[in-house]
Amino acid sequence: MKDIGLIVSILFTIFPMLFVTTTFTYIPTFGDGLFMEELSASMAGRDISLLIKMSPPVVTTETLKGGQTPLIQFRLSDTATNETLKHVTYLIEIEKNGKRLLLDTFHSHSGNLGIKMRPSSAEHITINGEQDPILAAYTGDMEHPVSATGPIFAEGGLYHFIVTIETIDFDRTFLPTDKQPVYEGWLSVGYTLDKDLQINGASYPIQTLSYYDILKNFTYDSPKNELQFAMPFDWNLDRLKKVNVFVHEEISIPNPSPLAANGYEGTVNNINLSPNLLMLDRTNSTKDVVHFMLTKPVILDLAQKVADNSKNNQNMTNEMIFTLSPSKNAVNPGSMVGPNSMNMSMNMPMNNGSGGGGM
Ligand SMILES: [Cu+2]
Repeated sequence: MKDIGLIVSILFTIFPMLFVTTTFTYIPTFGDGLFMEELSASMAGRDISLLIKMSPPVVTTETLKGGQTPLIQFRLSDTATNETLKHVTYLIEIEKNGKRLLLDTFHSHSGNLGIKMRPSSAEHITINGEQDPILAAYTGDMEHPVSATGPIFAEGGLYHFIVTIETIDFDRTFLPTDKQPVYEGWLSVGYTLDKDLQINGASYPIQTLSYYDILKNFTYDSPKNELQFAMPFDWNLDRLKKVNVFVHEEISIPNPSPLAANGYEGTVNNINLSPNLLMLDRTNSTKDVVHFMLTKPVILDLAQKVADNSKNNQNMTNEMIFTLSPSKNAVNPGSMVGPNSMNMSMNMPMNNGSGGGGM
């Protein structure tokens, strides 16, 4: 995948806004995340951060099918000094769509815990790692990670991590249960979907990658020369205000093809998107990769309009419905970048609205 570098640069441009901060230990932090989250909690006046980070950053249903085994890093640090805290015992719960996939205790003497995800068709998850008999915890670090084999990271979507810290600084000194910091974070595995479109008797392969949920109803509207696709999405404004939401859809359009153009325009639920919300990657001369990059303020704005538009109808839609079409006038960020140039500077709206990061 040639465009991994671009995605990485985009994600690194964006990730500061994904940092979530809670000032009180026992209020969980919510988010619809990406490949890393830095979460913060306070314990007895000490601010402590938890980093949850996935390597490599681009994990998709396709790369996983190819045998990829993502490594998840957990690192606890003193927020003020960035010093890694040692002898940390992590109680880690991972769930997807409300279903628990894993609940186990892990320990890292160095403080840096690594868990290698080995997705398989096995019915249950098997953890492999050295057991600490007293802590009843699997011990590991980044060099010698614990491994989790089974139905984990086996499909695309959002994985929810709930991490409780049981020991800090000393192996055998458990924090009182009501003083144990609890962190919640999210990592996402992208869904790939490939379609062959028939346009004027010729076949054009379209590759898509969705970092939020699975895409469906993928069609080509010939009179409009427009791609249409949809994704399950809960538009409830109250919910969206509470989460750290980010929707990233990636569509590869063969160039040349009737859809290829110097610029692109798109809509979400019939609402026009500003051209700067569609990033264009031209680093591959045989295809244009269009990225829908919808940050929280954009999604809140769309959700308000969707709510207003659906007032006349009984039912609020539970889908995000996209269109994408070539445009004569639209100037998208990145569109001036020619083949083989990997440097893009992007100005993303960093204001994350209420309760989010970018602070
Ligand atoms: Cu230890």
